[in-house]
Amino acid sequence: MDDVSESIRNSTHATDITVLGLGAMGSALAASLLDAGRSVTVWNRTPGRASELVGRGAGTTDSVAEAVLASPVVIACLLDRSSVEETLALAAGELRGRTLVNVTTTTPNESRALASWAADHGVDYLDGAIMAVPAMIGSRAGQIFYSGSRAAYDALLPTLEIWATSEFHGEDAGLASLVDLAMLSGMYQMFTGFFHGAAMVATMGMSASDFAARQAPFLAAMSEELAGYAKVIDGGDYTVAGQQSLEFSDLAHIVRASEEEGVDPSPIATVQALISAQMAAGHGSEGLARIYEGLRPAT
Ligand code: FVH
Repeated sequence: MDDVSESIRNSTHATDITVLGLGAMGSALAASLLDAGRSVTVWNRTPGRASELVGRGAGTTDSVAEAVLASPVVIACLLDRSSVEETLALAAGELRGRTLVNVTTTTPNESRALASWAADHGVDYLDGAIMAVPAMIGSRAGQIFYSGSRAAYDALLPTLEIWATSEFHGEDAGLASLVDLAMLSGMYQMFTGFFHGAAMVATMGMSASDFAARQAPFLAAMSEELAGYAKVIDGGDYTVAGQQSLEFSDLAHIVRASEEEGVDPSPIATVQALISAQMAAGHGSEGLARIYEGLRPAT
């Protein structure tokens, strides 16, 4: 370690929080911390992205190691797991004894691997999964899920709440990511359902915008059904009266209609395949939510 780093390590921390990564999200996180009166050091691999934040009072450094040494709490908001690993490897020694909050999107196992690396290097690790776009940071509209070190979460909560609504999911560092990616899975499948429907009505000349004007209120109304389906899944009884049955939900006609119009039926065909599998297994008279049983891991 050079003299500069040694003196920073031995001095009172220069700032409250260091943010590694100044992409769209890292910049928004750092800016909202500054807005809330926290002192911030920022670092980015490509120089030049810190100037606006520096103009607003942030400190910056040339090296990751110096950025880490500047604060007791380090936020990593990078592209993916390997960018986090590469960056942290440049400051592994300096991170010892500090708290690392990694809000980079990773899979649950990637988060667990980073937590394990942190434990090996004496770093208190909190994993974060951001359910917000940069413009939502600093408001209560966004949500950020956390898992990993409970002590770090409790100590940092007043700071974490600057960014968004916070929710802790447990000491297994992979859990925040698991909830995040499950939420995104639902969202992307809903969007793809819309894109498929838009392709169907495009064959009759309806614009995607006109279709969206009809689809959005319909999906909003249908989303009211989620709580009922959830109750059935949690109860584990797919024979409870009042459910829409799998037989009633046969979607072969939608697949056929899509094919007849020359539209790729794969999104709806996937749903139909899940329904058919349950019907083939003898569950046709049971509720639609039984699809869940075909998706979850066997116990
Ligand atoms: N932006 C969003 O709406 C979403 C919302 C949900 C959560 N995501 C995740 O947040 C992570 C960061 O996202 P971002 O929007 O800031 O991403 P970019 O603007 O693309 O910036 C990427 C930063 O990562 C740096 N970087 C990339 N590779 C490396 C590397 N090998 N070593 C060091 N740094 C690296 C990059 O630096 P540079 O290209 O400027 O040098 C940017 O700072 C992400 O996980 C989202 O999934 C955001």
